[in-house]
Amino acid sequence: MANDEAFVTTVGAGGETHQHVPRRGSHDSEAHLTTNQGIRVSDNQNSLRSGARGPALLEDFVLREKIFHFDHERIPERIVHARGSAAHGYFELYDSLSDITKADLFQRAGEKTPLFTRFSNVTGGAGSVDTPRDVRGFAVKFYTREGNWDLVGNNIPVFFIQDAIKFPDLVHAVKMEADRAFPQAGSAHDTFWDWASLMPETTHMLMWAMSDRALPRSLRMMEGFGVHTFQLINAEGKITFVKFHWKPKLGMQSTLWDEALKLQAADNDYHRRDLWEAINTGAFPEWEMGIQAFDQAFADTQSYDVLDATKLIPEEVIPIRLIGRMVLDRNPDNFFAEAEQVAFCPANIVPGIDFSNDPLLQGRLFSYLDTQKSRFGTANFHQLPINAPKCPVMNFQRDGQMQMSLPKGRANYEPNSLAAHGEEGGPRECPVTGFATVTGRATREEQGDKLRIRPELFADHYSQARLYWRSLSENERAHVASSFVFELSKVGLEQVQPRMIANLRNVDDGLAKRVAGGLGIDLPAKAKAARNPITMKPSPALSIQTNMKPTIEGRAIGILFADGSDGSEVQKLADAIRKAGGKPVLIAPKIGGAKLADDTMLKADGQLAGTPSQTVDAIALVLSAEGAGKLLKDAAAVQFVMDAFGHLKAIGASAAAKPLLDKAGVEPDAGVTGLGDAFLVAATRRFWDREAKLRLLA
Ligand code: HDE
Repeated sequence: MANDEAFVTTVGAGGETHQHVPRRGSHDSEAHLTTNQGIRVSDNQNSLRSGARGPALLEDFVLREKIFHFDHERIPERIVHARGSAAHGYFELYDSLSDITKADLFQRAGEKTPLFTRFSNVTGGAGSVDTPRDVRGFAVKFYTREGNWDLVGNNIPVFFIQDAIKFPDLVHAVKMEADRAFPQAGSAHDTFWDWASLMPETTHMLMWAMSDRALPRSLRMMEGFGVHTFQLINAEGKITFVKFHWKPKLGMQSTLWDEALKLQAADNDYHRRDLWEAINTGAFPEWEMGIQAFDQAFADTQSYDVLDATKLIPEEVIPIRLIGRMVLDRNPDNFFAEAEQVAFCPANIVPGIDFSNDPLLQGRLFSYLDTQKSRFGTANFHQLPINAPKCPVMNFQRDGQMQMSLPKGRANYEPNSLAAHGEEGGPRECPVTGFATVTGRATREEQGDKLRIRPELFADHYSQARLYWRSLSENERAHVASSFVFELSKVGLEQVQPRMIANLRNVDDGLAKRVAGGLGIDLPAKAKAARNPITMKPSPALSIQTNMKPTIEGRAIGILFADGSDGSEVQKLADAIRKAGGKPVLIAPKIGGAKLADDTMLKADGQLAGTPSQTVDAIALVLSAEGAGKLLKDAAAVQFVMDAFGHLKAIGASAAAKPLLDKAGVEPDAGVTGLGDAFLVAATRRFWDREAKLRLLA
């Protein structure tokens, strides 16, 4: 392999740098640069010219091949979910699920199945930022012994629409507007709210999208959901309906809106970097997989239809059974070859798992295979290493662009009798182990005349939106109301705001009033509901704040120090944070560090002006009187503290740092502590009740 020291550096006639393999010695190492045809390259700095100042020559195949390949480096980005980050890992089963499914990956307790997981933003392009308000994709490809199973879900358990036929409208409305190509990566604009306000079935999902769920602090700290109802089938053919869940080991955590906005300036790759760094340092992100299993009798007694993807089943009604864990323990070796080329498809399913008749899922089964042809330009994308199953693939499909496999013999059809003639005859179907679609249609109205019609219960657009609203903490409700105000304030079409608020009146009058009040418009009449909503029992499991895990594990804590700081205090704190599974981030006015009280130098991980406090979960100010005094004149330092306070984070401070706290407007509360144990306890959480003192929320 290439090794810098093995190269000789020379300067060419025009002053250009050449790093080349030494002229003398054996020339049989792999350090030699080649073209794609394996021809060794003598000069990678200069194209072939007619005279030193003359035109480039067409015969320069080295130049032409290099530029040709570069010109075609991109493939079309995903229509939705274009921006994503991914990692390899495994799924480990806790207990055999053979009672409810014959799927091979769910048979043997303790067995590990390799997988590849991609998280994504929905609306923005591949080069957009990580932290806008958005739904996050949560797609997992399990390489099982019986073929690939793709569970292609989101971080929200419900969806905007009930029928796949509306998906192109949803995506057109939410992505940048067709004439002006903005806004990038955001739903706060005319066309989205115009469309959404005319589609009451979106209301439940809108409540989630306007909540803190759409502002995850880290991809490692969000839940995942399969969304649709699926079916599990056991060896006897018994059907169990199931919803899939992913529960993060680190608990859920979100950012505040103001923080998310500032993160877009501080670090466009905040989530990508966070995931990559966690895996790189061995802090492997982990989720438990859970299922909600139920039967037709249960489904028949519910006030909603389990085939409707805008509805969830509260955990309090059907508890989640944890069945295994996913650990992500390896970053991709190459982003393009793996994260970009991975092709998920909800239709990739293994024996023992089957679809339901959810009309949204049914449409997805068609869409994903289709879209890959556009992205890869060939039907052979399944042969790419990241997509290839890790079990044998044997069939009679042949040829096509970019065919990589090399089937031998002439058996490209069956039935055939080639084997009887001493030739390779190829594989055959298997009625015992082959995938067999569930034949029984379990319930009423799942068969019958051909109709373009929605089931009756799909008409309840508001009950679960109300359930969600009523399940949130007071502070979370204020965030939801304020998000509606923010998004609708960006809408210039005059009918849209009142129409949206008229819909919200069916969810909760208080919410509608807060949004109207926040916008400064009159409360419109209630929209006529297609089916009158009912009030369901709140589901505390839906709240992030009520369920947050107080922990330092997986969190980053900024320690600000400067000239004259007490080094032992910095070390003590950093050690304690590390011991608790957190990441101490040493921040100083200069990246080279600062001269401590004992005259030693301590290097920083981040420069203060480039490491604002939104990049960490709590801050400690280890400052001397002299250091704090100097920082009073540095806007970055004042903002550092002001933002940490405004983002409801714990602030630990040495006594000498008090003037800086005062200048940043920090008022005493439970989250403002000294530097000792009290800070380590405070740093495990945020201080929601502080917000009412700081921000006028709707
Ligand atoms: Fe997707 N979706 N989707 N979607 N979706 C795509 O497939 C589509 C839906 C989801 O990391 C596309 O390869 C239709 C629900 C994720 O590569 C496309 C409908 C849920 C990802 C597509 C839906 C999702 C996609 C774009 C309505 C959550 C990213 C590129 C019927 C349960 C996967 C691609 C990755 C990607 C179509 C609705 C999740 C165009 C037609 C509901 C996580 O095929």
